[in-house]
Parts: sequence; structure tokens; C-alpha cells
Amino acid sequence: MKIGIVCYPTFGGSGVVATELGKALAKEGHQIHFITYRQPTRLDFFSENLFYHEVDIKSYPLFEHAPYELALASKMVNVVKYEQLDLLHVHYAIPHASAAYMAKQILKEEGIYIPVVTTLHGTDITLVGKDPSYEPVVTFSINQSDGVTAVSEDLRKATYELFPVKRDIEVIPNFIDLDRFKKQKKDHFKLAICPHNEKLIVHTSNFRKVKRVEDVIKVFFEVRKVIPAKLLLVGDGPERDKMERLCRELGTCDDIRFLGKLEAVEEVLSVADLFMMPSEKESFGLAALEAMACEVPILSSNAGGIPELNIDGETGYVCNVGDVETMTERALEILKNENLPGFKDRALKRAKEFDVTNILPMYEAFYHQTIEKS
Ligand code: GMT
Repeated sequence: MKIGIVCYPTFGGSGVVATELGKALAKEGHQIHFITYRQPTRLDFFSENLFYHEVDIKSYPLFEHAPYELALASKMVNVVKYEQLDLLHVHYAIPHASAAYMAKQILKEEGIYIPVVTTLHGTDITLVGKDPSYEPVVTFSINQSDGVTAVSEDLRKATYELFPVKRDIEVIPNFIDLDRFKKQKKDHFKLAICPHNEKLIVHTSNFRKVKRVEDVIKVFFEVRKVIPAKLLLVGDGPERDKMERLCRELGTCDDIRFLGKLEAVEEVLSVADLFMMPSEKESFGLAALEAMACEVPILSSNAGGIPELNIDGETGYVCNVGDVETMTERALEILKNENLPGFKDRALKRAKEFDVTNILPMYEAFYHQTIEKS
């Protein structure tokens, strides 16, 4: 198939899933055309089946905000027409699904029919999308898509609860490339961070409010009172300054390191003993899956679709959002020397269920089904 993939080219989960999906499809022999405003972060090599089309966003003094959606729709029209695409797959509803609708209508005028698949990733539904300033357009463009997928059962349910959406939504979970995400031997790194064999807790995120990074620091503060431990915080975002201040207030700066954005996050995960994801909202939790693939147990909240991935008492523990006390107890339970190996083994076993080789056929089947139906 010739497939156009539209996504955010940044570090965010939806962009990572879209890029990795495109790469995996290309390996299977499909021709993949990425349509974005910048080269996606993980698309930095040559493959005969991968193409990249940059959206030209023309500015003009009259525009306070350049109309990205129009530029994107125009680029989609161009790529579908000249590359003769079979299907457009847009990731994250805003504004990709409505831009795809517009492109589809324009192409229809020229006698070209292009089916559109929209994948809902999370905040496009649970946070941004449900805001009255976007809701009518999000509802319309989901209903107008030829196929819709959501990354968890919980997100599927939330979409029906929050929007007057009528059409079927297929659940296709996030996936992982186990060739890349696997425990690597990084003893020198572990020794540098934990010279006295301290337990290592890791959190990675975009440091937005929904991630509740403050809970990670508060739990760490309590855990450290009981056992020697270190904390690595990977990523960057709007909450980072506040979190650095919190570390100073708690006097934990010596045991916490902010690493900023890292490309090779699997190297850090390879030496971790526990991964924390205390999010307020989380449709799936790709970062937790990446940790599990590196044999790291998960201490998470019960937000959104996380419990569909992290099995309470098996691959880690699931706690109520904001319940720092229980999270501390559970962290100590996981980190006990006699418990840790079992949690690690079960985390890896669970991650294997989400291997790209299991999930890719689900997308391929969904594409065929969508093309046949439309
Ligand atoms: O986590 C984020 O805020 C980034 C966001 C995105 O869309 O870029 O991630 C969402 O999509 C990921 C891939 O499907 C999911 O694994 C994340 O759980 C989801 N994030 C939220 O729902 C907050």
C-alpha cells in the first residue's frame, strides 16, 4: 500500500508511535509518505520506502497565527494526488483529522477518493479536544473519518463519553520495537549514578502538569528515608523549573538528576530498578511500555489506560492518582531485593505482548478493511 502518515514530528508519544509505525510498515514493503512541518525525530536515515514531505507554512504580516491546518490540507492534496496514495493515516485528531477531511473534499471535486484513518492518542480527546473551543470540529472530523482507532479501551470509552461520536472505534494499542528497547549492559553508567549500589528510580515525560512529576519527587523523598536511592528525571517541559525548586525545598538535590531530553532513553532504562508514571491522565503510557521492555517494573497511577498495560501486583503496582502514601509503600515493596527480580521478569514478559510484530498486522488489517468499506 501507499500510505500518507500525518503526525507531530516531536518527542511526544503520538509522533513516536506514528513514526515507528511508518518505519515498520516500510520494512514490510509498504510505501510510506510522512507529511509534517518538520522531519520526525526518529526518521533520520535512508530507506527506499520512506518519504518525507514538509508542510510549507507561509507567514504574512496580517496573520497573527499562520493557518497551519490549511497548509497541511493543501500538502495532503498534493501528496495524495501526485504520489497516488491509497490511504491517509492521521495521528492525533487536532488539527490533523479536520485537515484530512478538507483534503478529502478537495480531492473528491477532482474525482479522487482517499480514505482517512484517524488514530486518537489521548490528550486530543481527554484534555484539548473536549474543550468547547475545539469540540465541534473534533466530533465532526472523527465522525467523518473512514476508520478510527484509539490506543486503549479506556480512550475508546472516553471518546464516546465526551463526544457525540457515533462511529465504531477500533482499539489498537501502542507497540514497542524489542530490538531497540532491551536491557543493555551499562554497568559503568549504573556505578557512576549509584556508586553505593543505591536503588535507581526513573521517570521520563514531557513535564506537563498531567504527568504529576511532583508525585515522583515526593515518593522518592519518602523512599529515600527508608532505603538508599537515586532518581533520574528524563525530559523537559513547562513544569521543570517548579520541580527543580521542589527538590531544593526538600533538600534532595544531591540524589536527583535532571537529564533533559535524551534520544537514547533505553540506556537509562537499562540501569533502572523502578519506573514511575503517576499521571493524572494517560491514555496508554508508551513511556512505561519502553521501561518494561528494558525489564523495569512500573509504579503508576490508575489513570486512563495505564491499568491495561501495568498489571497491579504483577508488573508493578497501580495506585490512585495523587496517593503518595500508598505509592511509597508500593515502591518499597517492589524494590525489596527478594521481590525485584520477579517484577522485572514479569514486566518484560508483559512488554513482549506489545511487540511491533504483534501490533503491526492489526493496523494492516484495519487499513484493508477501511479501504474495502469505503
Ligand atoms: O504524553 C503526552 O502528553 C504526549 C501524547 C502525545 O499525543 O504525543 O501522548 C499520548 O499518546 C501516547 C501514544 O499513543 C500515549 O502512550 C500516551 O499515554 C498519551 N498521553 C496522554 O494521554 C497524556
